[in-house]
Amino acid sequence: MNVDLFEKIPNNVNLSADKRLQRALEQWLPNYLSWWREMGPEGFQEDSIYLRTAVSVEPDGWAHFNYVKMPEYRWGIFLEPKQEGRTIGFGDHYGQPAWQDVPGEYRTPLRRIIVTQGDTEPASVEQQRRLGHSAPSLYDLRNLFQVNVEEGRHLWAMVYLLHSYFGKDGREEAEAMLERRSGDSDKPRILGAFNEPIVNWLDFFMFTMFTDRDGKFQLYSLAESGFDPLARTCRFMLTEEAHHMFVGETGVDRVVQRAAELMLQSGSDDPEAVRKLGGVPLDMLQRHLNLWFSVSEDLFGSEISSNAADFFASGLKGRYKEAQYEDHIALDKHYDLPVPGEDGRLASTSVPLRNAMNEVLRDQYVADCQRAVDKWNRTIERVLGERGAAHRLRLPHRRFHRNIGAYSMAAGYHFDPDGNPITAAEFAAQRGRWLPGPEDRAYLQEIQKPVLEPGKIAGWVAPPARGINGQPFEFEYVRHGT
Ligand code: BYC
Ligand code: FE
Ligand code: FE
Repeated sequence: MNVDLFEKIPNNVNLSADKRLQRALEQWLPNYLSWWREMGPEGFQEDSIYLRTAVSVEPDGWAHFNYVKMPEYRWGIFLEPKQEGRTIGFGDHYGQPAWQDVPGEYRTPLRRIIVTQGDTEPASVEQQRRLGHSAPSLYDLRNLFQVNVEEGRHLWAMVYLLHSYFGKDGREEAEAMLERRSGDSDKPRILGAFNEPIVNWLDFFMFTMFTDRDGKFQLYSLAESGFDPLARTCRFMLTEEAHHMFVGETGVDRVVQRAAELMLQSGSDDPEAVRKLGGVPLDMLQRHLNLWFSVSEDLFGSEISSNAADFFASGLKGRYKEAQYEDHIALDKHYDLPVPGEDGRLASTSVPLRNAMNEVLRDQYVADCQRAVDKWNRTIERVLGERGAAHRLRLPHRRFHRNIGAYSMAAGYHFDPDGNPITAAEFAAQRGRWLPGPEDRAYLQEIQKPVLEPGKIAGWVAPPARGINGQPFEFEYVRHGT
């Protein structure tokens, strides 16, 4: 697996051997760069950022750290090495050799999966483009940009697949990736959460915690794909994804820690006391958690989905770590799902397992999110002792505030954070208590003034336990104007 780092497009796919493909990608490159300049991080494009760049696909030592101006980042195409003799691990083609080319009968759904995955990557960059102006520290600013450039690389990963395996319509899809815009009413991004505004750093930490974590589970499912180039691409993307989720999980943890410290300092349990000291009160944090967890759950699709059944049957998309299961065919099992009936009451329905694959994946996601919430609660208890027990954070029920699937508000269903059915009027009456509102946004904007001096940090978030790549927190992670 040689990595060609000095090519115009760094890669380990021997791009220079395929002149047509190389030319097509080199034509897409300037369009990508114009998109990056227009929609990428605003106001920091000429700064030198301490970034890691992929230089190999080996598990240890793929990353190289250096000061880079973002538009000069070495976005490249990296696939995990091919495993000789790999076979399809699930579905109707179980045990057959993995496909090195697109199987004709699955071309359309496969392209659709790749386009949906690819679309999320630039969308997240667009959503986050103004956050640099309110960064709490250079450490956080650098992490934001690291996430942004890697999401840009993930777009490259999907565009490579579209260009090399889908001909003319693949190239058209690659162009369209640069034309849709997050939140745009005419040309929105494909999936709901990627059109939600990310206006402050609490949103950002929640997004990288909950929405990038959907990415983790989707990429793991696609890493099982019978279409081998997609599987190999996603496996390498997962190594980058780990850092994104670290940024989110520890980011929320640091905001929680600071809130608890301010509660200790004030001696009061009133959220108002934390506000007086410039922190993020835990009830406000809970509202953001409720929002981003629920919109991210929607990303798993409907609980009962014939798309999911078809993706599994045809070997395009497997389950999270498919090897953990004994039965890879999943034809004669069922999944019991409580579904609201006409009267709004929940009744258990037996769903053929293949049609419940979105829910199977969501189960694993919810468990992973719960693990992080437990960790944040331990932080509260560490700072506040027994007093912390009254201030625990929690995941809302998966039926709460849904826009896709069996519990969708669009279909007229509403649930409280415990998952109990309620009326639309009851939901509307509690909305401000359960979800962030204009007042929360105004307050966060007020406290989130940029802190861009090395070693300094804003008052609403605790410093990280350690710096990046063995550097101290005081390190100059971003050199402004150089
Ligand atoms: N918003 O059976 P259904 C990441 C549509 S994140 C809007 O429910 P299905 C990242 C659906 O398209 C990972 N529309 O869903 C994170 C369908 O439309 P049609 C991204 C939605 O197909 C942070 C209809 O509703 N990767 O990498 O089983 C930063 C009914 O379909 C939504 C992937 O998503 C929604 N939330 O599952 C950067 C993997 N949900 O057919 C990056 C690829 C559903 O009526 N995607 N719809 O027009 C998939 O596997 C599937 O498309 C989904 C949906 C799991 C998303
Ligand atoms: Fe990504
Ligand atoms: Fe990510």
